[in-house]
Amino acid sequence: MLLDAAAEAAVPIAQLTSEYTFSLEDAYEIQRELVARRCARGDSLSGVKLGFTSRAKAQQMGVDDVIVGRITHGMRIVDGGELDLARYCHPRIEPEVAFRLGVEVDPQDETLDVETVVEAVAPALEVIDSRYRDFRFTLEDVVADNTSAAAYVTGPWTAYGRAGDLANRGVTLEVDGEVAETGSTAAILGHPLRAVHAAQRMARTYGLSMPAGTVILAGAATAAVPLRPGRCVEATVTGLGSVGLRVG
Ligand code: OOG
Repeated sequence: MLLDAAAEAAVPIAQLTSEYTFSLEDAYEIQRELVARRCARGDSLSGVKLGFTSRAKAQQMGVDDVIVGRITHGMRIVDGGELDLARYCHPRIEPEVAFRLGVEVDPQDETLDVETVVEAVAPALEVIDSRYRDFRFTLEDVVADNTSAAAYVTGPWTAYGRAGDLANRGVTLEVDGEVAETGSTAAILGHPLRAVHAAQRMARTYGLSMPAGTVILAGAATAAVPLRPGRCVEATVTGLGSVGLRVG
């Protein structure tokens, strides 16, 4: 599979849509197969990530719905850990909010009160790395490419009941101690908790499961920043603390 080989070799490829015509449903099926290959090599699912939850990013891409991808334990970097740049094509980083489910969520349950299933919340960093040349793709391309998911870091978890209202928290992305991007959690679908609803809706439509412990990356709160060797990146969400990584 082209996308799997591109990710493994860290060498970007031409957009799949430049050669093939396929639907959004097909794209999700390609994504499922792509991640199944990773898991067959010993990795395992840890959660889901949302993309295009910020209005600015969705508009820039000309899309009007969110996209969902799968994250795995192998993509996780410990807080303060190192990202090996050689393993990626042209990675970028964005500050996010992560939620963790305390119980299994039934994707079919349309009356779910998400506040009862979210156990904890944390500041997070997501590394996105398109497996397409020049980071350019159509909606179908990026969904097939597991929504550019590449790596992630979660910071300290706060029990959801103690986190307070997350509607409008300041978000800062610092590179080597200098502020690179600032934003608000409000950029994430108007309220980051909506990402949990969106994840469940996408899970229903595209057949993902959401067991207890699932990590949900809610989507970027600011623009993504390219990663360069030797840099230290830190994201801070007001009231939730900070999370960081070093680029090796
Ligand atoms: C697609 C993934 C975008 C977000 O938070 O919007 C994303 C991409 O831009 O490569 O993860």
